[in-house]
Amino acid sequence: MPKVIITAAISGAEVTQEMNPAVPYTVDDFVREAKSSADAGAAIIHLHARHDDGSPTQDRERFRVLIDAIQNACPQVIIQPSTGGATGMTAEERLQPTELDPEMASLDCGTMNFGGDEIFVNTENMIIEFAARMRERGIKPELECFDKSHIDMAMRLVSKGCIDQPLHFNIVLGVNGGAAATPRDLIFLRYSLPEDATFTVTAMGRHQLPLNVMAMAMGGHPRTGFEDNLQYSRRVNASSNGQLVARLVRIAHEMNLEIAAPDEAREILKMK
Ligand code: KMH
Ligand code: ZN
Repeated sequence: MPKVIITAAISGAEVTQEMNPAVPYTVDDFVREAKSSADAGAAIIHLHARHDDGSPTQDRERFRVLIDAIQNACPQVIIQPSTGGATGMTAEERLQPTELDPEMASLDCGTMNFGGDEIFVNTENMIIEFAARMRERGIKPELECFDKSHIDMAMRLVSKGCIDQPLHFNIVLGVNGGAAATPRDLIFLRYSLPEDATFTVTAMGRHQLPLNVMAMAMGGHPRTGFEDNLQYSRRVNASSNGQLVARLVRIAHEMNLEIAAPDEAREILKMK
């Protein structure tokens, strides 16, 4: 039976405790949210770091503390630090978690508007530099594509020999500045990927659940968590990341899909 890999994006860089009090800031908060996700069935934790006051940081030492604490509580789970960080951060700042040699990290594949006034900068040369760093350190990149041109950029860099196969993509939908969170755009982007690539689908807000279900129906993998969706239902906050993961597990089972444990996820993504 096919297995699905659930990613929990537990923190993000943009959401706050004012929006949902369960958004993690402190190390204890992060451990609680990572554990609730892993216990519920997440194989991958996509990780943005925060200071205790909630401000986003790519500081290597903060990542070290968070990763150690999460690994202690969830020894099997795959931890995937973000190299996207938050808009406005420099490339050097963003690359810091790669110095900890995580087994996986996000690799953003194009520049875009990001919300009202922000620009998320990922020039071709930056992507080449990030990819080289990941190759050097044996880090599996998850290719974050917020639009069709990002997939084209990733494939351009594959053909230039900068990114190694097998490829794993994350199709991210519904960010203001990227592709829309609609079935049409998901289908378009999914069938723009190479046949043998694996892929995860991320969608913002109320679109997270329906597009995650579509992802599973299309042979892909779902991502949930507070970075993407703070609410369990309309105007009702999710109590934890684990609550969002548990719902995906139930739906996957109803679809006759099994949930990949972290080691099975490593095999599916050809990480070992
Ligand atoms: N916070 C966004 C600007 C990633 O994690 O690689 C970038 C982001 C993508 O979330
Ligand atoms: Zn992220």
